[in-house]
Amino acid sequence: MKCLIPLGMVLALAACKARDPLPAPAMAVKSGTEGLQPGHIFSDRLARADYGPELIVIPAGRFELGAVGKDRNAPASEKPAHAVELQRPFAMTRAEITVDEFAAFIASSGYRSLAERTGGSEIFDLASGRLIRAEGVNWRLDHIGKPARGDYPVVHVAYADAFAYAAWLSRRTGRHYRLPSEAEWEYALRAGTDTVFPWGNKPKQLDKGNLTGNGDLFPNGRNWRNAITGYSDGYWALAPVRRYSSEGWGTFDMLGNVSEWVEDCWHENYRRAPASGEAWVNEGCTHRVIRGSAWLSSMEQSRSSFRMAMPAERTNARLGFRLVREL
Ligand SMILES: [Ca+2]
Ligand SMILES: [Ca+2]
Repeated sequence: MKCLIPLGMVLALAACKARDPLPAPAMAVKSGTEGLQPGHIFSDRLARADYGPELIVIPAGRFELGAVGKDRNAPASEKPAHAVELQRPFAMTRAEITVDEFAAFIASSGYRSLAERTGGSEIFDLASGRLIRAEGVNWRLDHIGKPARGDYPVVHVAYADAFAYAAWLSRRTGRHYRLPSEAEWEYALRAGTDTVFPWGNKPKQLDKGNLTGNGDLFPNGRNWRNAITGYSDGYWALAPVRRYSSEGWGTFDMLGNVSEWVEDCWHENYRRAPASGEAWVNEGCTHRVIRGSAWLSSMEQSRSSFRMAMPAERTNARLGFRLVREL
């Protein structure tokens, strides 16, 4: 049986309503983190009144990583399912990192993202319904190359850009921020579930999230032909973060909105994968793993165990990230 076994922790999740106001830190950690319990919401202070992204504490525990037995069509890359134990609680940013949060990093550090250095990224082309390369596109722009809203998840960011943002946050706060491991990401998404999707085993049990419904029209009046039939979430493309109900352990938009970089190098399957929950990394690997569906994903990509290989230098309008902060 695949199930979460909390290690002596009692979840006391804060009431997480949809449309929460954007980062209003519940508390600032002044020294040490020993008192933080699972479900605790907090932010680290950057300078004066500035705070880093809002975080939530995820409990330690054990779970089964990979495709569940009921998921008969799961690809070989999600197998074999195997037990992973996360021995310590950790904090995770509740939302995908936003354009405003990334802009604070750029303003403070002078960092130039990969898309800025290489001259472009991939945006969604309304005429063809595909992602196409466009010059001059970078993190400041959205899915169609227009100036991005500050509360959109940042996109057009490569693995190295996410890594640099985490390193900057670590320097500014004195805490250790990094990309989640693949195990941490799936563990947080599952939040104790052992079903095909976080909401159950059937696609139709889906409630709400920024997925790909044929009920949401493009600006040119077209819609997604191969998407979720009869589904509408109000956004045909990117949505501001935290627009829908939170997930089981208080995160937002792990599924949907943008797919997310994790730390692990791509491996074709889980044979020889670590059982510790640490990232599985081979020095010099060219492909990382991305997790979670995006605003233009099939329902199959919203399965909890879904994973995909991505060249570490790839940027596009459907890929962003969130971070873990160690406790
Ligand atoms: Ca949508
Ligand atoms: Ca997401």
